[in-house]
Amino acid sequence: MAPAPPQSSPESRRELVLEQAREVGFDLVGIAPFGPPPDARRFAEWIDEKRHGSMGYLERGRAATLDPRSQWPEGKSLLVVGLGHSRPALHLPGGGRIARYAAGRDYHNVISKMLGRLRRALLREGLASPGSGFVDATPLLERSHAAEGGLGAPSKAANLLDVRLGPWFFLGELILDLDLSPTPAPSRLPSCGTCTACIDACPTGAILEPGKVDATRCISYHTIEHRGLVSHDLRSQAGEWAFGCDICSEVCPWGSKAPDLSGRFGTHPSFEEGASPEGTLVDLLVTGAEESDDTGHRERWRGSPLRRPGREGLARNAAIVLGNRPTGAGLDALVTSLERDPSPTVRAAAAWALTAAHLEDAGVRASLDRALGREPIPEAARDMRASLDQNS
Ligand code: B12
Repeated sequence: MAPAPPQSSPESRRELVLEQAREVGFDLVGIAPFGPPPDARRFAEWIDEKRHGSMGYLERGRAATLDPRSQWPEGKSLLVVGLGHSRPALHLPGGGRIARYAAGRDYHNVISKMLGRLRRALLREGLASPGSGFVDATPLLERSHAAEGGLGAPSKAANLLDVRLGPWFFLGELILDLDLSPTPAPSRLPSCGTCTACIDACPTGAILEPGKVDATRCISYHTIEHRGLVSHDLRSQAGEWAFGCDICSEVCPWGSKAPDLSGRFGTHPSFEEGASPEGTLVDLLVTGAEESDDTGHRERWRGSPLRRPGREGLARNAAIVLGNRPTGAGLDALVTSLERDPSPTVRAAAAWALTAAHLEDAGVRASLDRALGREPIPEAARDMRASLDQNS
């Protein structure tokens, strides 16, 4: 490790480290102790209750999450950082919504690069020899450590809140191999008080109690992380959301005055104004359906969070949203997907959308009966039958 600046006290050293983090561009910076997160017990209970659904990596990372020192014994303190991403809502032309965080460049890439720059700066300045950098899908309970490092306070929707950015910021961390005193608690922290706007607004009732979100009921989970069929009751509740969901953040009064930071992450070409017919629900439903693998999807959404659900997940989501918009739009595309999409999940989602929005059309009814008669995958056939039973 490079030599520390002479005669620096632990506090001044901490301030020098934090200054470097601000210089790299992070909005919120702090130091937390490197050890079990304060909410470790809540995390363990949440996993034991299977609130994580099919996100197996969270269960596999249980031991490291409960005490990160078991995985990174060299760690002495944790540098926690926040990067704002507030921006106007993204409405797709012709309907459908994408969570704001996914409108532009993928924050995982942006924050990883910033952490890399910070690491090099700390080394250059002889302040620390930082270990691993983290963002998101990692065995660290990020919000808990960040709250301990003074970055914000948890809301009833479990989102960490900042007085200026509200819930509209991402988190990242850098393990440090030196003992730094934790950041003192900020003089002003947001608080929910008696407000229950997020709990009241969540259409699926995913916020079970203040601070506790059941991922298996969360629209964000179903549209981003979950593979395969979405349970029937949640399909209509997903409303306009084709990727992620911002409802609990949008209704939070703490975020209502956050600045427009869209320039930071840019806007994906498919969502630029005038890009139509790209970025429409129909486009998300049909593009790539004829391709034998996901290469085209990965290429199109390179550097974007929309890569994650794959072509099949995005097409499934688009079909569900079209079913929630009984305007006639997308009818032909839904019939085509029902008849020809190679994915049973997409065929079943198209069948659901057609039964939800277009069942009075005799041609649609005939297409559904035909599709059901020749559906080779029993699970998809069962799902189509349930859609018809529900809506007939
Ligand atoms: C799995 C995951 C999800 C899952 C599950 C979410 C959940 N609430 O657990 C799904 C896919 C649903 C999801 C959705 C979203 N996610 Co997410 N997700 C994660 C991930 C990878 C792990 C979260 C986890 O371990 N959950 C288990 C629970 C127990 O942990 P927790 O939610 O952090 O728990 C806190 C609260 O529950 C609180 N708490 C628990 N009980 C109580 C009781 C009271 C009274 C109080 C006050 C607090 C409280 O204590 C915990 C620590 O602070 C983290 C990154 C990470 N490694 O931590 C990102 C992360 C939490 N997600 C993030 C984001 C941006 C989102 C979305 C906004 C994306 C979107 N627009 O669609 C939504 C928000 C949904 C929500 N309200 O939580 C950000 C949050 C930033 C912030 N400012 O809070 C993170 C930190 C990623 C990042 N690096 O920026 N996510």
